Amino acid sequence: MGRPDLVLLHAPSVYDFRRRFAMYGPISDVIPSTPIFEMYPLGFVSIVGYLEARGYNTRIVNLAVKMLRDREFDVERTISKLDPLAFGIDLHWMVHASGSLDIAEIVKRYHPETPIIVGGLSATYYHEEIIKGFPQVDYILRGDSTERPLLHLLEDIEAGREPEGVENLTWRSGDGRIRVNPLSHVPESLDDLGLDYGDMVSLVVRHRSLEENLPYEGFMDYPFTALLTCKGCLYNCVTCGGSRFAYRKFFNRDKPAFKSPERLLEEVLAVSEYFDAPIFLLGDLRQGGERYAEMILRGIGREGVDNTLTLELFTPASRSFLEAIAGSCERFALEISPETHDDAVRRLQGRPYSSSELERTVEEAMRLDCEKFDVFFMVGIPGQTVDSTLESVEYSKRLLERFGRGGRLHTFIAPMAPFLDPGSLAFEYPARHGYRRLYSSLREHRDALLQPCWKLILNYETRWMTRDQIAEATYKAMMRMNEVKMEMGVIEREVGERVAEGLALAWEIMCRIDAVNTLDEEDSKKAYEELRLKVERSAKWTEYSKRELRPQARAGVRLRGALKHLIRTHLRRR
Ligand code: B12
Ligand code: SF4
Repeated sequence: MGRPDLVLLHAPSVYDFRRRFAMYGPISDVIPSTPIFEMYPLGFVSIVGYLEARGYNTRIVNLAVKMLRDREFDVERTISKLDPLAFGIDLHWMVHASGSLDIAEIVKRYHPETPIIVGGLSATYYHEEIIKGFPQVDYILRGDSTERPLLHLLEDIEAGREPEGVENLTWRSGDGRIRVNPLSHVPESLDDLGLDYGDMVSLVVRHRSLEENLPYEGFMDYPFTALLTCKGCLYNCVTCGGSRFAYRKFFNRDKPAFKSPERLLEEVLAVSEYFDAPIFLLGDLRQGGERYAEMILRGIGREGVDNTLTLELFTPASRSFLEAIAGSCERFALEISPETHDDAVRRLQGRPYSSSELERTVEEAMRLDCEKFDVFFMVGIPGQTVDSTLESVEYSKRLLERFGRGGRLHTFIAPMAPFLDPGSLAFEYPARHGYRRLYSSLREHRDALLQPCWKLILNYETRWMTRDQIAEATYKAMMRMNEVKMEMGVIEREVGERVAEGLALAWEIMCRIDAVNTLDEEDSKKAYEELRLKVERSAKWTEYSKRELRPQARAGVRLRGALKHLIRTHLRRR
């Protein structure tokens, strides 16, 4: 097996979530992860592929998944036994502001001499605060693509050199000075940064652990095999920390970089070889231009990929684009996030298209036998009131009435939670976009994550809704959406009733937490203990609603075939 050069650790959002009382509510309702956000960044896969191809032995340990799966799993013991040249920890999403830094502290305690590197979009945004305020972190690799600088950093660490020339690096030199190397590695081509799921399965085989490599808890039941088509974005949704504005200002990327159609096709084929689950192409293909999208779809059609193809639409799509999708594969699914039914509110959010354009897209997609069409609405956007939020649910009902026959259309509503993204237009210019920012620094966000209720973790309120109103609008809207789905037969009544009960209980707990917060420490501790079981119950019931996110046909993981293949290639490499 050999000593790994780099161990990549993924932390839970809050380190001691197994002991601590918290009601995280709906903060991860529309993604595969649990509220602990156990999914690691796709970048882990490209880092592993890049370094392994250059002779560096890497290992991923998804601590969050291991902690979720085993309440007794001993994090400190596991960390103490690892002995790499360096540790890497992602601080990509702000939701890990607490967990990632706590894990770094534990690693430092057991391995004071081993360098700790953090990276990701949030680490990039807060690099100066981290290097000044968190001594457990030695290096921050900034930017949206760190594979090459990471290789150079490892070479310097191995050689005992100061990393003067490592691009994108923030660090402390031997004399204690803080150094910020230029953020100059911003590649225009992504073809070197492959996402080969085969690399992951090789790690599983080599380290004889499936669990530590799992991208998230439910992966084996509900595999979400995603491929990045680009880095950056052409759009400027005002609440998004991955917008054109944010990439330009904080990640030094002027325009999006795209994976070439040839490379993407190779990745699609590799995934298809291991899994029969849907393949999610992240990022709207049309961002790369009509020709780019056409080349990818044609290639997929030519190769006869039999997985369902899931595509994201950032804006409504033309008939010809939808026909091109339908013509390229046996089955396709779509996702779009109009966020609201109200065109004026959507414009304030930075998505200037109309609901009638959305409807035309849904209609056309249904006509072309789209297997599943997910439409997402959001609570907490500019110009939105409690009433407007609830009207979006009634609009969903109208959509379901018109296009929902056959159960292929699915509508969802969830809060923008727990955070308004740092680096987004609304975070940077809150007053201009009608926001009040409640936490600004990394440390404030880190502390916020330790609050007992998701409403108190929220880092914003708007001119139109306070945090209380955002929470109220959320529960009312989710309850009504659940009723609509039962009425329309989108979900079974039995499931809907459980979800309704879970939501009602969650709302009740949230109000109870407000009251408990006014008690003294001793009494509040006792009250939280009493609430704990209720929280677990409500989470279990509301969890049922997440099943609707899963692909239409039950997708299994063709593990046997995949493993056979990988064991063969792994043995060949050795
Ligand atoms: C794809 C995507 C997802 C996918 C995740 C796929 C995945 N596993 O990575 C899904 C849909 C599941 C998702 C979920 C979430 N997302 Co998201 N997502 C995106 C999106 C659209 C693209 C991300 C991207 O391009 N990544 C590519 C690059 C940047 O990252 P990467 O290759 O994975 O990693 C490289 C670098 O980041 C860095 N790096 C990362 N980690 C590390 C670690 C080390 C040690 C080093 C050295 C380097 C390093 O090096 C990597 C290799 O080059 C962006 C929007 C955008 N336009 O950017 C939002 C975005 C990243 N997501 C965001 C958010 C908020 C979330 C959620 C928290 C939302 C929620 N509440 O549910 C969850 C968190 C999920 C979890 N961890 O469990 C915000 C993040 C803002 C912030 N600073 O926190 C963004 C910016 C915008 C948005 N609001 O959607 N997301
Ligand atoms: S939310 Fe808007 S700005 Fe952000 S990645 Fe999606 S389309 Fe781009």
